[in-house]
Amino acid sequence: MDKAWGILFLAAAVFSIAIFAYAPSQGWWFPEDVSTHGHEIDKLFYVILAVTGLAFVATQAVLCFVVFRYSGLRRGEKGTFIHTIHWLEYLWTFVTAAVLAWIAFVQVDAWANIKFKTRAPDVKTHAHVMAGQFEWRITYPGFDGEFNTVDDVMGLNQLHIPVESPILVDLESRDVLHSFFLPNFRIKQDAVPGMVIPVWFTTKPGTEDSYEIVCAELCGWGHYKMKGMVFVHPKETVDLEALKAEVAELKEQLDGFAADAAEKPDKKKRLEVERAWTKQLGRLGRFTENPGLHLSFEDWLKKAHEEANAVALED
Ligand SMILES: [Cu+2]
Repeated sequence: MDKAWGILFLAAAVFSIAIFAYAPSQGWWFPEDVSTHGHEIDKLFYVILAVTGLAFVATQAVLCFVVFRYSGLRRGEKGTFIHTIHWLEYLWTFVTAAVLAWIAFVQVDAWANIKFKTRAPDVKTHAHVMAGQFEWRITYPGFDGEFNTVDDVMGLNQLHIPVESPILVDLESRDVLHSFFLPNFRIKQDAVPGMVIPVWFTTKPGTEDSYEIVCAELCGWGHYKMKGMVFVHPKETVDLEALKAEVAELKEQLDGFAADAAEKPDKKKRLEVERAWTKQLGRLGRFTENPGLHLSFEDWLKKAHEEANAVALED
């Protein structure tokens, strides 16, 4: 029984490490990074994870050893009282300070790229994002490029952006603190009442999908439901009919290969077609599930504008 605590501590440490090793295979890890700067943030995360991971393993090893070795001392054996070991205290203080200073130094550039106003892209503001309990109100300047004109397009919980273009968003809050969190873009910024905070990012080429917006600041009873979507629009309007025809053609080719397989198996070619087919089918699925995503941003804006005008005329 005396050794049980040592074993328990060891089991907890081994379990913690094992779950880290196991998590990525289950998808319990970062969501797909679709921003051009995200890899820098991820790299920093891994650097810090390596440092803290090593410290964790080392301290747990010492802890387990000490608990295991010195629990239940044999009869007559006595513990020695140690007042202090100066060199050891200096060592862990200075090593920790040096590591923290080094992290502070290496992270500067990644931080500056997404937070220093001097590094903001030289583009017009794409949209105003007004956070409030419990929604994201998003306003686009419309075709005149000016905010607060009749031409503005407003939406709720949907941020539409064009792919590959630098996006500059002005973030505000109309009540309490919120946090504008785009996990796939590695962006997180507090929305502070009374402040207009610029946020910028660029999506990687080939990204055409929708991604989550979440509030990362406990902002009230409805915090959990304060979510939205970023829709990344393709550069050109996607021709859905052509895409459907392409998928059908690939499927036909695949069936052909399957039929021929018995006579002259061409596995490599078949796999190639299968892969292309799956990819196109995925694209088709995304575009049909999200009506509007097959349009370019400009075409979507035009459509939103027309719809808003139609509603206004009805009234
Ligand atoms: Cu919130």
